[in-house]
Amino acid sequence: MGYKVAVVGATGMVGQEMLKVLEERNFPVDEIRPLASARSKGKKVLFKGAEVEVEELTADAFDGLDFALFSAGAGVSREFSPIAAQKGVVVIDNSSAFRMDPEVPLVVPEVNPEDAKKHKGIIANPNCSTIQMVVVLKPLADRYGIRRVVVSTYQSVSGWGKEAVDQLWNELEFIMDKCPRASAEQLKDEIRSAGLRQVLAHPIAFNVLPHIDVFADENYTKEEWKMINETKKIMHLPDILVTPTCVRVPVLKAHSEAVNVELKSDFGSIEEVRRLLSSSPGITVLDDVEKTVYPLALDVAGLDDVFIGRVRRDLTLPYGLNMWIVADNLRKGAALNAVQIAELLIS
Ligand code: 3JN
Repeated sequence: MGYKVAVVGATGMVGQEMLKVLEERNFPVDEIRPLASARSKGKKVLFKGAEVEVEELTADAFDGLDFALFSAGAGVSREFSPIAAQKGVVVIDNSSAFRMDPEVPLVVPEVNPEDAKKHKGIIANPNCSTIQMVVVLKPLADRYGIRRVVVSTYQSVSGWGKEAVDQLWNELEFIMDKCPRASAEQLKDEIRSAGLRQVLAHPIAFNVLPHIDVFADENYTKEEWKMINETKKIMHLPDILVTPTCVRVPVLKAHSEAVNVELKSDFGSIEEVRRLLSSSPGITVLDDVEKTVYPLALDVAGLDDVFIGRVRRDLTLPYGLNMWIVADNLRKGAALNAVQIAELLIS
């Protein structure tokens, strides 16, 4: 006995990962229904070794389903999630469309699994940068209390989808072909005058962009506002202070974060904090600086856990911690978290 499951946005990077995670984790699937825009209709996706034809996303496409995992952008979610929910399908939505809706639970299974059961047809999957941070903040908040978090992210291009991954590769291929080993000053002019397709605001090869999503209130980006607001909602801590700077780096997969946490009470030792974190669900501690061991995007890509290292006391605060948090943004940051939510509902 299994479930009928749709993946909306099945040809996108997160949609593909959702199919893979459902398969790998042996989620009880009776029928898989890959849905996408008319443009992708008839394309094939792979599920459990078989080719499955992509169907066009229409209202009727949700008939008879149990679950629909959405990752096709907030606009598609706003239009089709309520239709699916109306038909009795449980929607797990990876976009920002409903995350801050008080009627919609926003769930990270390691943090607030109890919220999932309160759904009225739609459950929201948080932003990738928020997910990997709250998995680590949760045990610290429970044990010591948290007053304030200062976070800088180092986000991979896959967070923005295939087109941003293509932008990075196109720039790198252009450089290797036309101006290998060029100086930074040369690159600046060469890349900008090459006329390559650019979906990010600036060239990303050999560059670092303090700009993710669009700019909003107080000159913070939407990505930064998502981290602030979603953290409060998931952790049920409306007063937790979060101040982020979100940055795009020329990395393919996995987001890294430098996180400074001001606790409300002291911890005994850094060893105690490492023990607490390594015994918490979904976390692997990789922290042995003598051996140059700390989590790296290249090592974490393709893995499920949230990895932390560089755990150390903030010497400028009475009770402060610094740490480095890395997770695969397409897995724990998106597809895996969504499938884990579905698993909570059937358990
Ligand atoms: O760029 C990243 O690393 C994460 C981007 C996430 C994103 C991109 C476009 C639209 C989102 C998101 O998940 O919050 C959205 C959105 O749904 O608003």
